[in-house]
Amino acid sequence: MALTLYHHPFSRAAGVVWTLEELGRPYELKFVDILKGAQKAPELLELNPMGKIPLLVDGDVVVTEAAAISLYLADRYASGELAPKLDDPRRGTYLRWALFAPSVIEPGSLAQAYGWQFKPGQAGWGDHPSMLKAIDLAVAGKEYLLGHMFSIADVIFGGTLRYMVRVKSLAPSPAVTEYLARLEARPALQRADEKNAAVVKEHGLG
Ligand SMILES: N[C@@H](CCC(=O)N[C@@H](CS)C(=O)NCC(=O)O)C(=O)O
Repeated sequence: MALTLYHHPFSRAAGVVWTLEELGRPYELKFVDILKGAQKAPELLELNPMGKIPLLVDGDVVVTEAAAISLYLADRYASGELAPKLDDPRRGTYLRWALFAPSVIEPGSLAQAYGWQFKPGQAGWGDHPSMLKAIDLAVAGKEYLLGHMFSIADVIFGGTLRYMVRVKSLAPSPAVTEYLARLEARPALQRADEKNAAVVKEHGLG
């Protein structure tokens, strides 16, 4: 059975397309016009009371939260290839940086870009200089987050960095620039960009 991703190219669902392309399994994109509020339709609210996308349907399984969708897909369909197996100690580093993206980089970059007032000791994303140091620690001197092994953590963490750099919410260090260049070279990322661009064109969003 094909995987179905509720999608809009100007959303976090665009990054999940990269995961699906890395996986190489058949999938279907269902366009949700978030600019017109289609994500709040009753049938979608039934699947995700948050009224947000991305949303993945895999048979009877419904997964929301972009990072969770990618982690689920890698564990279910590419364990040992795009995700370290459950008993592989690299799993610690894998999960560390995969979760760092939505819990620290996303809110931390937005906080910095929009000048949010908060106490770094209370906010889970902490202070900006520490976040930048942690990002450099993750990528400096390595091909990928797990060394020579590319994994879905790179899609989640690298995809978040790529987006934040693109919208100028994060200034990349030289190590981050080199890491992102390695990711740009991946054919699956290029295919995902093409798929997202095709949806932009099809729906006249450009
Ligand atoms: N925590 C969710 C955030 C999902 C989210 O905020 N999606 C946005 C698009 S990127 C959305 O659906 N916005 C429309 C709305 O909130 O009405 C995730 O990581 O996937």
